[in-house]
Amino acid sequence: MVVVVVVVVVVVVVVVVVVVVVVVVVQAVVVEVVVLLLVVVIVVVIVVVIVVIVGEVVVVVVVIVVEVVVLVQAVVVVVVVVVVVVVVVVVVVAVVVVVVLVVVIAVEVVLAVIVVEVVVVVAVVVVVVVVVVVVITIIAAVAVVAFSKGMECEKREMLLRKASGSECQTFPLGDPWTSVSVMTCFWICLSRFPDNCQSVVYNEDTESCTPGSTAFGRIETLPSAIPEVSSNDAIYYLKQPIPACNASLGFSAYDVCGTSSCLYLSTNSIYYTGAVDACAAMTSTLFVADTEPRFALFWYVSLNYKAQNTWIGLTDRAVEGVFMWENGNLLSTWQNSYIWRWPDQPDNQHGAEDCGEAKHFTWAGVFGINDAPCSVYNFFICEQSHG
Ligand SMILES: [Ca+2]
Ligand SMILES: [Ca+2]
Repeated sequence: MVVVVVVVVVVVVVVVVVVVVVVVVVQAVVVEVVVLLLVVVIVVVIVVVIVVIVGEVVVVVVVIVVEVVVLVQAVVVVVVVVVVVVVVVVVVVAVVVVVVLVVVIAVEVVLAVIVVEVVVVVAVVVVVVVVVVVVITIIAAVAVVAFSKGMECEKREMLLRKASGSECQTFPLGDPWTSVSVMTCFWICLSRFPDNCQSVVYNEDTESCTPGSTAFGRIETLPSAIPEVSSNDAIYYLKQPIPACNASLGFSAYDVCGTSSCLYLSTNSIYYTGAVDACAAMTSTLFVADTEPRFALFWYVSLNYKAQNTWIGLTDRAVEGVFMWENGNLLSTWQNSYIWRWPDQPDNQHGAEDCGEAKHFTWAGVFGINDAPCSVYNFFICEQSHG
């Protein structure tokens, strides 16, 4: 930007010198020289001011875009407002310049100034117009870049949230590296794992940065998750958009570590198939927890909002020992390794336990689900269907 300012100033000064020489040699009329000098000085000042203002704005916008756009969605609004203000200022200044020049031309014409001077003034006007066009073009380019970044920002619904290892965890996508800030840490994570990076684990003291997948609420039986509860590392995860919930049927949005859903928490208890039917009657399904984020969401909500024995949409009613979610997915070997209360569930006690439950009331403070008789009465959570 400094180079641009210098070039513009040099060009204008050269024009001034040429004008002065021509006028002095050809006319040698002091008054006219003074008028021209005055016009040129005004133009130079205005151009320099414009260029300096735009330079500052460009610097500010670039800094904002580079350092903040990932974190703050509102930056789009800020950038757009700044750009609009600058454009308005430039247009106003340009109009003032043109008006001044038109007045000068009119005065000179009235005073019967020779054609050469008119040409010179016209040349000055052209220079000013060119400068203004260049300035507006630069602003437009910056605006486009900022806006595209903003769109990308909105597209990703980016908003980093900080949490401790006892609140949220994730799985590492790769080996850690060193980053000077969590911002840089996340940018690099996004560039290396554009499809999977949803979180980072970062330590402000050691500047250690570990790329992470989707964050989820703490699952006590998952030793491979990071950060460890005792660690000083923090996890930063991408906040996801909250879905629209059918409030008239009693559904509300719940969010745990960036995973959110529209849930209905029953106010009554009922046997398993009664819960399945109750959810179906509200165009919803008994909650299926077939991923880490979903299981963590179920556990957190059922524990912290009810703390009652609660059905989860998982049974081995069809084939004993083969557990299946209500959406038809089989319980994976991996999930089978951590969702049950350790070490004795599921035990199919008395040969009559086929339905999954979180036993928050009876087994307070104990992590992991249990297989129970499907005929017992439990509370339940329905998930609103989407799409
Ligand atoms: Ca069973
Ligand atoms: Ca059991």
